[in-house]
Amino acid sequence: MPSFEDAKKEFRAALAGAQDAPALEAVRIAFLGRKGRLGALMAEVAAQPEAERAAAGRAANEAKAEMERAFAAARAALDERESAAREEREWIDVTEPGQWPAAGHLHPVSAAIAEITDIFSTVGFTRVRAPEIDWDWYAFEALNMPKDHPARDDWETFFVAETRTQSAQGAKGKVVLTPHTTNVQVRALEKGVLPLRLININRVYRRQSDVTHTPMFHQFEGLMVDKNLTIGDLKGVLEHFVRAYFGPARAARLRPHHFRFTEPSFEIDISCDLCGGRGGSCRVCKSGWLELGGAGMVHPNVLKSGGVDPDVYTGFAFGWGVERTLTMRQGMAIDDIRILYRDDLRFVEQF
Ligand code: FA5
Repeated sequence: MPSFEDAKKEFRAALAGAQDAPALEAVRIAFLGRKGRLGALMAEVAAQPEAERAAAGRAANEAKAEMERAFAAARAALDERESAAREEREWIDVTEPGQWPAAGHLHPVSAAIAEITDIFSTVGFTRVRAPEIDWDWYAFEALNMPKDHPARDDWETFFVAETRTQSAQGAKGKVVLTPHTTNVQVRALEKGVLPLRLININRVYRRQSDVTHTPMFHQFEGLMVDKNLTIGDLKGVLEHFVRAYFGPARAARLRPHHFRFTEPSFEIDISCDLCGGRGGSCRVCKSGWLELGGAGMVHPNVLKSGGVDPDVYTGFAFGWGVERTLTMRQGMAIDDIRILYRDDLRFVEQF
């Protein structure tokens, strides 16, 4: 009688030792395969004496059925273990927030322009844009600075190599990269709609570069023209801006000055945030004050250039540097204005 009991015992032991699918398959082939152990025992059944053959056949079938069940159970247990291990390995938390694509933000100068626009809009100033490249007439001549007037020397102007010296409307001189946003004044007045209250924010250009100057910078130019406007109105608007932008801790002052296109004229200073107004060895201000811009009552000759009767209307105007205004904000501690345009992400990403 073939020893099915031994074969079953060995088979169970081999199954218990098979830890992965290839090992299990090797056990199957060795015992249940075509040339396996069970097959060899089956062959022995046929060789049994007639009287024992039927019993041996039954024992063989039972052994085969039992071994197949044991194998199926071992395979199921292995599948279970492997899928549990895979789940553990490949588990993801679908409730975790995803990865956001890197999002940029406005450059600090653009953000300052938006904020300045907002602050003036609360007192009725509408943003407009005068040309950034303009005729000499709007940048100088109509602003009471005739050709060859020495006041022009204050603006280190870039002229454009433009062969036409005539504008469509007549003789308006050479073409310049505007050195200030004051070109908006006569352009706005000649539209002939009064009263007006506007702010022109634009790029301007000068041949200058040091810790407080860049060759390209931005200015915002406010202009209000109406009947009976006074210096008090100008001061009120400027104080509104200084308080809204710099907060109550900073001091501002109006200092008498001279511009050809305003009379009287002022410069507006703000106490330096870098040195706390002490001045002395401060790299940026030296005096404790930093010049933010100019202002004044619109000169009668400018009103006339724009076709407005100075006996009926008065106006005030102011022109400030956006970068200077931004860098002088509390806590900025910028000791070289040129960093704004150096494209250094380590700087820009701090905002
Ligand atoms: C003017 O440009 C006058 N148009 C301002 C004005 C307008 C006066 C209306 C009266 C009425 P000024 O040259 O001072 O003025 O320049 C104004 C401001 O621009 C300066 O106070 C400063 O804040 C800024 N600024 C001038 N040059 C530079 C520069 N190279 N880089 C950065 N900011 C500058």
